[in-house]
Amino acid sequence: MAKKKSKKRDRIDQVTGPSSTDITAKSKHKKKSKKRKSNNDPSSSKQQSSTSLAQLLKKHRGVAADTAPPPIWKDTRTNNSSSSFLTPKDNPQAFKECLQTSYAGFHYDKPEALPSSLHNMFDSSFGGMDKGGLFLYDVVQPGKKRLTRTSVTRCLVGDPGSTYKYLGLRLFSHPWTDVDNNANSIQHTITGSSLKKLGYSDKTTSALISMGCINSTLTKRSKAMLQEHVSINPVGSADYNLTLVNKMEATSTKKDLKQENVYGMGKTSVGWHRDSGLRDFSSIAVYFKVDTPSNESQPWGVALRAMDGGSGGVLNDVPPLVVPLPSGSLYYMLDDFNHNHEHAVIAGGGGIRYSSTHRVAREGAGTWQYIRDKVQSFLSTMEQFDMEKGIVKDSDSSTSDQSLRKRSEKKLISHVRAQQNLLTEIEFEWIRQFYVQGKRHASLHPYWHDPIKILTESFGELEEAASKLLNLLSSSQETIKDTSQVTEDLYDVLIEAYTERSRLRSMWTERYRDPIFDNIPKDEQPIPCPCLGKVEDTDEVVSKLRHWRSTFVDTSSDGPHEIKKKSKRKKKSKNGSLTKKESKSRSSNWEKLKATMK
Ligand SMILES: O=C(O)CCC(=O)C(=O)O
Ligand SMILES: [Fe+2]
Repeated sequence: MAKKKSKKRDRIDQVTGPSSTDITAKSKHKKKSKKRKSNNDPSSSKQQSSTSLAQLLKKHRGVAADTAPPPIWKDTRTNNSSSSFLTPKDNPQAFKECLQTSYAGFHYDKPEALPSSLHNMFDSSFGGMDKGGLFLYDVVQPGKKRLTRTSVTRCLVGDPGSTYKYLGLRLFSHPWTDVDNNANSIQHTITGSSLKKLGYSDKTTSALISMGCINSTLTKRSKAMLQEHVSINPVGSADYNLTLVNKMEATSTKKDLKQENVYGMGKTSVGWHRDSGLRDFSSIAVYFKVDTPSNESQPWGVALRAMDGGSGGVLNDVPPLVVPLPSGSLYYMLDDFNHNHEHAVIAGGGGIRYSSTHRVAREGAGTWQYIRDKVQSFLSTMEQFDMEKGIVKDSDSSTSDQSLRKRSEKKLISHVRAQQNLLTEIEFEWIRQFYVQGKRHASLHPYWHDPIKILTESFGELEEAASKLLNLLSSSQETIKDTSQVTEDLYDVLIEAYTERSRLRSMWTERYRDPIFDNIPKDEQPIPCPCLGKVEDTDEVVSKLRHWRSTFVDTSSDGPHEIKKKSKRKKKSKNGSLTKKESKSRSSNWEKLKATMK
């Protein structure tokens, strides 16, 4: 595994130099001119377009998981200070060198470098969100077991329909542009009127729309930073599609902050982490301000430490840093910085700190538009199937043409598999994720009322279709055989899907019961999902399905080779309640056991 990684890394280094982050504008110019000189290269006469160069670099860099770790800054100081981390106050020269060597990709704009209009917009946006009560604690599940409540309150703002999942919790965004009747973004005329129509107050609306405008400015600034410090043709995106806005309290007001005890940096508002769920090589821009900054001795700080990429651990040879930045600063984590480093927020002695963390979330499966279109496209295929009869409508279930029959059976199986996967995705990735965040969260997210309602209705439709099929499977096996296209594989698809839902439901039952919810306000406690009250008990369904499967296998069709096959089937029928996968793994376990006994 490690070998593979370093091999790939070598390959990447040949193209991009010793560190993938170090493709500076200068070195790229060199590469380009070298290429142009080569007469043997058929493309040498053509100037490569910037997009194709970016694509080429992207291809060679692969994914962020394969990038090289940051270069090690060697601490050559003789009188090493006792502290295990560096700050500019303790040792300005060492701090600067280390920052530039092992923390390339971290840059910042001091408040005076930013236009006052930007400060003002942030100010009123943070204020408006706070007034609107948008900041909530998140109850997350870091180790997939016990839940914890974040020490900061947050809200997500972004492209309409975007979500951001971290530590097992899906955050639903407030839109930062107007939306049309399909809940899509309207980019050209942004007045906020559609948000007010949804139910957002005037003040909250203007806070959200302001954040959308701010975001465009931050994208522009980040792109300039990328060009200056990373590459004239950056591979990664800075087209931020959402921001997670944090509100945090100082050590003087928030007593339960966790101590940073690896390096003794003090109390943290946000512990060591990398931002997850982001597009490879995408940048992050963070603006923050401290309200009523006091003269407390301890200022707020951003802590950084170097990591060996994806699953690699901390690079212990590189000293971590605490970067004290004044209120109103904007810092950037460019390109693969987030992948090769962790960051944390060291709480200051006083004030309330707001930060807006602009990111490029992987869009994939996490937007309303994605799940809406997926559901719609599935629902439109439903009329091709008769679930009461278990057949593909335009096919002849009594045909003797084996290949035609097989084709219909396969079509039915893949339809049922898609139906079951969709039921699971809607229930666990959307509906439960919304309702677990409570009543207050629901009332604060008017954009999501329609989407959640539509998903709930679609869930009901899919459940109804599934239960028609279950009804058929519970009827006499002769009826199934004679009139349907039901096969052993279809039972297996259903057994696997209901088993998985059963496992996930027990996890969610536990999650709802976690004692953490006992001590939080009633309107932040999970609310039962309205659509799940009447759904069937999945455990019961699985045991029925196994029983029906077994009978189905026992009474297999009376084909011409029936008699010959019968004795074989008799043996098989003992395991008729197991899916093919389970039988296979059982027999391979048995073979393994026999082999070890030998
Ligand atoms: O507030 C900050 O400076 C950073 C917050 C952060 O790391 C996060 O929200 O992921
Ligand atoms: Fe972060």
